[in-house]
Amino acid sequence: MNLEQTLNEITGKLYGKNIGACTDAQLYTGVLQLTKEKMAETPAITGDKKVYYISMEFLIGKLLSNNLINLGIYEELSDILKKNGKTIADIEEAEPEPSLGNGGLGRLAACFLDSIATLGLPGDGIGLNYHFGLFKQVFKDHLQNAEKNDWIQKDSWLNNTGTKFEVAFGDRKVTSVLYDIDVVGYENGLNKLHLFDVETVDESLVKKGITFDKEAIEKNLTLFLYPDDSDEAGNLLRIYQEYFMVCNGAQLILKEVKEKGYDLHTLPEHVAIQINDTHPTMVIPELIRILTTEEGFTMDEAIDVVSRTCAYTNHTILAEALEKWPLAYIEKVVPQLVPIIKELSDRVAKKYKDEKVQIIDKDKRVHMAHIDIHYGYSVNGVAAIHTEILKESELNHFYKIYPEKFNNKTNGITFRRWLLSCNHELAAFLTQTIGDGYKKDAEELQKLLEHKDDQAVLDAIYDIKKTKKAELVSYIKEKEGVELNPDSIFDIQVKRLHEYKRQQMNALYIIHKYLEIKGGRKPSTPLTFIFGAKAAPAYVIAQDIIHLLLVMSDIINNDPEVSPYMKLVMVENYNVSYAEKLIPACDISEQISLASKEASGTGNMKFMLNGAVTLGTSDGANVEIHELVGDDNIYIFGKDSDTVIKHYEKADYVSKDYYKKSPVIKEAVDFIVSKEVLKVGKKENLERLYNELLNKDWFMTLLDLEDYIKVKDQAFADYEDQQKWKKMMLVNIAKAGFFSSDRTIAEYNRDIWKLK
Ligand code: 26Q
Repeated sequence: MNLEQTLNEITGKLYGKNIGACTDAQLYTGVLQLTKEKMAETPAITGDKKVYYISMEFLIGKLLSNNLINLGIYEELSDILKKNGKTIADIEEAEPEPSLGNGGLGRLAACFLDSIATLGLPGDGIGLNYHFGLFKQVFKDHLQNAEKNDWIQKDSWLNNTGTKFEVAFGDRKVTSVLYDIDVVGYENGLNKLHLFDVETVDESLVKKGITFDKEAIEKNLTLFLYPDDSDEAGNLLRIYQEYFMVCNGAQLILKEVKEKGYDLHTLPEHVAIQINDTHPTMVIPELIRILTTEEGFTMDEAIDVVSRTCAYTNHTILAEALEKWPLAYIEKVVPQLVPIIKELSDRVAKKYKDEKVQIIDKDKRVHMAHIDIHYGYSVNGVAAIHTEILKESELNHFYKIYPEKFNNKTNGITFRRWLLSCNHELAAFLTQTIGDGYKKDAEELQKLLEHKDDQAVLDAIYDIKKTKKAELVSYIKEKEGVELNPDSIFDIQVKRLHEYKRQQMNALYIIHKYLEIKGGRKPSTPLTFIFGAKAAPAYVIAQDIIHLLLVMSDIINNDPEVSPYMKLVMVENYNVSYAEKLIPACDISEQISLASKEASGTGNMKFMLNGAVTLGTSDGANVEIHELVGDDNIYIFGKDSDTVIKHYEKADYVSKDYYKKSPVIKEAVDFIVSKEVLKVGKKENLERLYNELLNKDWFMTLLDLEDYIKVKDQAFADYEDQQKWKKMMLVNIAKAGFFSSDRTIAEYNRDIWKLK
């Protein structure tokens, strides 16, 4: 039977209809079933050593297109649907997006699963099945509201495996259920994403918005993913979630090893566990606990085996984001781990006197990262500059003890999703121009450089950008009700809202531009500023920044004097699916974090790959993008990380000094609390933000604002020179190959996992 007959049979059985007669939603369900059947026929990837990527977040996004591409049936199915008057794009709209991650860290985990399978390496993900995931963002009265994201439908990618484990907490026992999602490699075999859930979880616990009864752990444990919230992190439920994940994960890993007939004493020869930030750190004491209490290991043996199995990735240097749990919390949630953690801490204390490297500190708080570093065999940062900062400052005390453990693994992105799937036009054009070798070996994108002076190629790249901009314009019209000008410059900042990422600096630029236009200075090409960002509900200043952006968009877009020259839109509920529409349409990619604060960033790579030019600071992977494309193909501004770190050390940054010195800065900052803005927005929010910028400004917005304005204006001016711009686009695409997550994963395997 061919694919079309199979699909007709499926829709016939499900709905008594053939393909053409189905609604988009019905057809989605039919194609889902078809795809799952194809995946079931795909052989599992096997080998005598396997990696487990354990993470609280897997931001996988919609899976249909990606799975079809990786199975090699996207084109065929696309033709079949077209023949029946349908399109994949339409039926894809019916697929709900699982929101099992906050942002970069979760999305990285998803890209890694794709690359692990694509490279044919045996490797599974271990995480949690959050019923409502990260909250859904809804704007009302220029403010963010949080609602539940009800993403799990009757038919989905989740497969109930029937596997169950017992998990004991200090005050109760729960039974888990394991759901698997198949991960198919690009023209390769099958791995799994294992998502644990609680048997007794009760969705009806959720009342208004995202509020629910916090007491009934057995009913609420997997309802929500915690928002990335550095201030509010000290919550017991988060520890319940973390232990639930690692207890299940440890049982699953040991079960699989035993089933393969391996002696647990040889664990490091058959298993590598990659710990995604400190969130799964308890897997270390948990494995030691199981091996010593149930498998007859001595403490020395268990510590030795586990330490040679576990490796840790650090994703942040923000001190407030490093997990430090009060020992009393752990005592309440998982008392059985306390003796193990104390033992691990005592061994460190005996050997090293330095207070900075202790596991349990004077205040009886457990430093999770310290467990990972002492009792893991590898510590890696996620971009070159980030790893250097870890070695030279943040984790310097550990680097001195264990220099051999430290290594860098610059992040990457899967080109299947971030090029082949989200930008068919560009992918097809690249194939036509340089062949399709780049799909398997991303470095082949450099072949494009040979066409640097080929007018037809330059024009084609520019035209594809225009097509993607036009598509975005109609999507935004439909979703946000805002009319954008497809011939304007698209300047986009999409990422979680955080002061260190400095959306507020971009907002100040926009105010500055608005005032310029009001004063009669009009840009030669109209400007479109697009934001997308969720803010942790408890992060007050982040809410205020969203408020400012929404108020400013109201003012700008409704001002007939200004709106022909500039528009501002903040899209609602920015997520992976929205990113897939925004990124291909971008001209200027905003990567403006305070230098030293963004560990890597991965959006920067996605934009570059799709022909956007970066406007950024010397931070995270921007530094490596800069090295690859050279000074002429990127806009770098702002103080470097050494300067910033010195300001923190000396505590000598005073934002008011910058405000007083510069009339341009003063004018923009003052506008936040001007009559005009207060007429539309809320006094409390706007004044709080104004005061924060003037009196605190912990992430040094005003330090870089003037340089930002200057360099951004230069970028807009350069856009006028179409020829120059087209060449910059080409060089960015051609040099993006380094940022394929296939390269990243090959390095993890070469240096850390060592799978065959
Ligand atoms: C911790 C404790 C309690 C509740 C929540 C959390 C929490 C959750 C999520 C802390 C941090 C996160 C997410 C961090 C994150 O996304 N980091 C990003 O990781 C990317 C992949 O390496 C990098 O590219 C980004 O630079 C980094 O910010």
